[in-house]
Amino acid sequence: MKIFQKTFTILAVSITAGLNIFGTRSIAADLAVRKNVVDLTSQEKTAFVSAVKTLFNTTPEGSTINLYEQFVVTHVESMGFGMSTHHHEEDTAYGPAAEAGVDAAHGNAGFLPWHRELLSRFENLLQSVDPTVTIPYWDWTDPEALDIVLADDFLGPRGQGGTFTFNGQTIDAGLGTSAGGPVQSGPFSEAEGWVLKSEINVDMFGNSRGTSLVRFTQTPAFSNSYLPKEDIEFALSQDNYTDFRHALEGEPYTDSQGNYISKNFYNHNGAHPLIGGLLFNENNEPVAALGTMTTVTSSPYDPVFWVLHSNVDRLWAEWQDNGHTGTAYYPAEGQPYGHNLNDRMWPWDGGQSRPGNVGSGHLVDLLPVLASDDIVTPADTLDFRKRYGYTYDTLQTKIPEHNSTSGLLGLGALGAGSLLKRKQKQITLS
Ligand SMILES: [Cu+2]
Repeated sequence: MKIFQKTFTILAVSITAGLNIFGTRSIAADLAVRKNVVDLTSQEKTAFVSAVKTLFNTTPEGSTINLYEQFVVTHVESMGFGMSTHHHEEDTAYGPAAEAGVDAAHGNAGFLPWHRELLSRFENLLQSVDPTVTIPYWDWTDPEALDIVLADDFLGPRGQGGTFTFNGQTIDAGLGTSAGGPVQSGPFSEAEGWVLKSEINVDMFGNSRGTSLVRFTQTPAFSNSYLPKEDIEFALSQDNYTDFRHALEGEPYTDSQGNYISKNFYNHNGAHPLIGGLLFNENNEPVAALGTMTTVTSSPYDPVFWVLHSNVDRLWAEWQDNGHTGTAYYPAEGQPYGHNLNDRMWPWDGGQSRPGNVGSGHLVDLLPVLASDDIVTPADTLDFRKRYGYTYDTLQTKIPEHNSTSGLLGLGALGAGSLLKRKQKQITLS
């Protein structure tokens, strides 16, 4: 009975919301749609690549790095709260995020909101070059998709030579020349102007990874170019945000029921090595990040980063739409600073915190200067349609065309039906 009453209240609310929607405009029509890479037309691929390269070739006034690299540096420095590798007095980290001492963007609840915000800002810039562009997503469980991502007419091929650069030195990975190496052709080769700055292209200990985009096919632990669907289904079947985030990010964890999930490189953490490559020892422990995508810090230097993270964000959006909408499905407290629902997320924190410098260059000074009222909390990012105006082709966005009362009631009844199902499901689970 209680369930019914609660459902009824929510039903009434959704009808009111429906009225507002129909009274003004159809939301669906105004949303930008992020598409699956396998469905892109050749014009859409060209438009994406050319907008990305335009950002790379544009250096804003007063900056020594291009617009694209501002995103790379922001990503590198998000990891600068746990460590600082260049100890000038002025490099000392400060603020509540520094006191928390954890990565601002990974390994905690904020992983999903932080990347959602970063992607949307990147997409906005792409759209300032070409308003038709959105960030497509790479479904890494689709065996066909990676070939499309790495084709010459899109993000270009893997590398060659079997070598990678570490701390300015060229190192043989011992995997043979066809396993990977610096990317030699396509739009993101050095020859085509995709030259990385060695002081920005650094790992989390500040070691330089050179000036080339580096991609590797596979290592002994990753024998395919795709990951199992079951791992995604497992993540999507979680009801608790923390369990879901752990599973989607792809790290071992103890879930909210006390079960230890021992898998390590799966979902997001498994997709990065499908392009970047990880070198494992005989005990199956990773000993070296071979390529750009596995050098987590500066991984946005590989444009594959964006299509991978678009897929991460899509899966979160699907999970949200599937009965986990709103602030009830994000931790309000108990997380390190920057990761709770209403904490400010660095760098969109009004200058409240500053990370330690990562690398031998002076990366903290290269960070873009943000307005003091440019503040974003995880709570702000939850309603992606309303805040950012995008959706995914896999999400339901259709709203009945007519605005009759019966139509509204129909929509409300539909919502109530799925709500009831969710309640029943929760009861069975708990
Ligand atoms: Cu990241």
